[in-house]
Amino acid sequence: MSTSLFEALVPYGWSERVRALWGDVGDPDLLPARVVRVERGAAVIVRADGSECTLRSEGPVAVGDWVAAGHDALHHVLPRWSAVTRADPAQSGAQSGTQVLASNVDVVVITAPADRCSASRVERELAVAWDSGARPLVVLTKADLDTAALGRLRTRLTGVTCIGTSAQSGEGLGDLLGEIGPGRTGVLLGPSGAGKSTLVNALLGEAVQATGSVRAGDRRGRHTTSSRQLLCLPGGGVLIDTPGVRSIALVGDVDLDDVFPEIDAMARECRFRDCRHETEPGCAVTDALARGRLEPGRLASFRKLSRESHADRRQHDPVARREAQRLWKLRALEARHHDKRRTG
Ligand SMILES: Nc1nc2c(ncn2[C@@H]2O[C@H](COP(=O)(O)OP(=O)(O)OP(=O)(O)O)[C@@H](O)[C@H]2O)c(=O)[nH]1
Ligand SMILES: [Mg+2]
Ligand SMILES: [Zn+2]
Repeated sequence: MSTSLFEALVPYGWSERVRALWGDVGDPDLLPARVVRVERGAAVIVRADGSECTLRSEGPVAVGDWVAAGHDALHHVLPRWSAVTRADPAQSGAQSGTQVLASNVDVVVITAPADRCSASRVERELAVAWDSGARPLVVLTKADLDTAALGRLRTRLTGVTCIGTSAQSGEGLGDLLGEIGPGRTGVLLGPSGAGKSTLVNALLGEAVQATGSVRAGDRRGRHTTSSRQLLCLPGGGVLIDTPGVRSIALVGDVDLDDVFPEIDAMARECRFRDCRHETEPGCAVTDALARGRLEPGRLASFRKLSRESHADRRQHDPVARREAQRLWKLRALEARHHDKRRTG
């Protein structure tokens, strides 16, 4: 089937990549659709003819998923090329699970309001973003409220693009739109009150998403947005608005090298290869700290996230991990046999 048959899905991110994934479905009774919202176990999808409908789903689905839809059910979720995940706050301890916040995104837009910017929160969200398989972009919102905040953030963060935006003055909106070009999907992360929905409305040029004022005392938001929602941008890109969450707990063993590239580079000079940069002798990282070449807050953030990541690896029990590896090997073997039968 050609892409043109699914013209209505193009504004929702239908691309060569999705077409290729769809090619593997091969069931003439099913049509492609994208999940634009998830509400209490039901998925709101946009179908190949551009119409929206709500379908119950057997398995877990996330906003951004490409699915094969029948008349009244979702049949399968196409393989995800990226997934923004966090430890599921509804489950904890031994039952800990993973919640997919959004899937098939190309850019994770980490928002932080200029008047209440927490660099350590941004670093945590950067860890989640790099882990998702998508590329992160840091957006300092409400740049009109503090003109020096962007400079401070850029000094602290290494290896990631930071742009300043203001829905009020229009600053940076064009740059942001440019990052989410045709066929690309972005997802907004950040605390409640960061101005995510205001940003969406400014990019859309109309008030589609509800917005709410921040509290007078601490300028925190009031959790105005309540569900994750996928929207089509005028330039052909796609943006997912999300409710601000208090904190995002890391899932599993997250690689922090891309979040802290300068610490990763320094660590190569440490005496011990497995240096944890705590109290070890010959540590290049604590040495850089002592010489004022590394901000204490930056190292504190690195330590906190690496401890959390390692603790989570232990918690996600090794038995389950081994079982997953066994299944994977089995499947690889089966595939090889299958190929042999075909070629032999
Ligand atoms: N000065 C200024 N205020 C802004 C800007 N963008 C948003 N705001 C204000 O910030 C407040 C919160 O905006 P929202 O867009 O509702 O924030 P949100 O991130 O969507 O919050 P949740 O939906 O609760 O996660 C509103 O009062 C907005 O008017 C901006 O660029 N400049
Ligand atoms: Mg909102
Ligand atoms: Zn070290």
